[in-house]
Amino acid sequence: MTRQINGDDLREQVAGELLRSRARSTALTDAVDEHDLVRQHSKLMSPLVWDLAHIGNQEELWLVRDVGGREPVRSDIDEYYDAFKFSRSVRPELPLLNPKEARQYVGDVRGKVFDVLEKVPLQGRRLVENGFAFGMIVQHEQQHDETMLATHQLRTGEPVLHAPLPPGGNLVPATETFIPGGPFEMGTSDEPWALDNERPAHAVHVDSFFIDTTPVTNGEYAEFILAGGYDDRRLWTDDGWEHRTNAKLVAPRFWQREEHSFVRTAFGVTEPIVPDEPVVHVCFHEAQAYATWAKKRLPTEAEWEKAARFDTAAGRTRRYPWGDEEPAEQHANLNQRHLRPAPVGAYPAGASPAGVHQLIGDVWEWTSSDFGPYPGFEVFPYREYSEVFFGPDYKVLRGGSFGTDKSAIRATFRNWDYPIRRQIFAGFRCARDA
Ligand code: AVJ
Ligand code: FE
Repeated sequence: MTRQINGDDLREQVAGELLRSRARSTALTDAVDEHDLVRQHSKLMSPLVWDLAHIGNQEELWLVRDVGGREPVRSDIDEYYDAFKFSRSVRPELPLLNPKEARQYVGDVRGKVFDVLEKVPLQGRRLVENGFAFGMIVQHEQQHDETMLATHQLRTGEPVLHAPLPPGGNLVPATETFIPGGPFEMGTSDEPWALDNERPAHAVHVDSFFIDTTPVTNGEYAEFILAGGYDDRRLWTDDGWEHRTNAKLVAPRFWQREEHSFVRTAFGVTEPIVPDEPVVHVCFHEAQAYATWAKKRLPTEAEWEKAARFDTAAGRTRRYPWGDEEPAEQHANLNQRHLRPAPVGAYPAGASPAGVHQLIGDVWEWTSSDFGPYPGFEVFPYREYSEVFFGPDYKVLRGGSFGTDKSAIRATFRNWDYPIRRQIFAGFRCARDA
């Protein structure tokens, strides 16, 4: 999304983004049969048909009823699609719309939304300035599409999703890079579709540090396993060790050990791990233990953002590592264009001024930071997007994965999850004090 666009251009851009997100939701739900749409593939996930109708329900609440001031499309189903009322594990038992009804519902809502988009003034109310409410709903759909992609990864059976291989890797000259200490501008006040937790822009001092130029790879992670990393108590925090023990962690989720090598299953295909691909499906505790083994640590969220955005020579914070232009194919592995992370060095055009590669796309990166408000944070437009999650229970992840859409990622974008979660497309990179 470019900044400050107005009138018809904005409406056209919004319409294009709505169509793009819907094409993805449709592809993810048309890929499986009725049974696979209503089934629960994991206790951690909703049935796919819940995500679909929830996408429509959020769109109805914000764009049809609030922005459009129109009558409800369906006022009888709100509670079943309220993510705070029923947890994921109980959703299959609810009187949910069946696949046919859910498809009809999201289509009916969308029809009204296009009418609202044509008629509603996109000014005079903060909710609609720069098309924000529409942008929020586009991002919401894309976020649930990434969640549905994670459900696909948990589904067992024949492969149903297909995509070309990502570009090949290239040599990245240095393994780590120095980021000089000093202040930089973190967060944003002028990115039109940035969500409340990314705001406002504020100066943050970061001490000098080193950060890895690439995410940790499967090959490196396998060395950690083979060196006994999972059995070395000293590498783990108390919480991490307790979790590793209770959950019997021995390797990333979806890996299987075969003597001294590993295979992994992704979207129904089992194959040997690719050594120079970023590791994915590790939890925060595993990332933290690896970093300690490597005599490093995880970056803080501020360090990650400074490495991603700060142009030391120009003394300025960028929108993306490569500059201000929105993500294109040469910059980053996004948009579910590929069904796996790309090998390290695959995106030289996406490197940051400091020479840090693949910050955007490939794998979400665990940081050491808890999810909290920036100084001057204001809820906008609803508490349940961010505020209710602030606190020590959640760790921040940055950068997006191969399954993240470009509309739902920025160098300021903040994701969060419990430190034990592994079904998300999460990996990490290491940092260390200078
Ligand atoms: C920002 C990815 C943590 O999926 O829980 C979806 C996004 N918020 N519906 C999530 C979200 C409401 C959220 N994450
Ligand atoms: Fe949601």
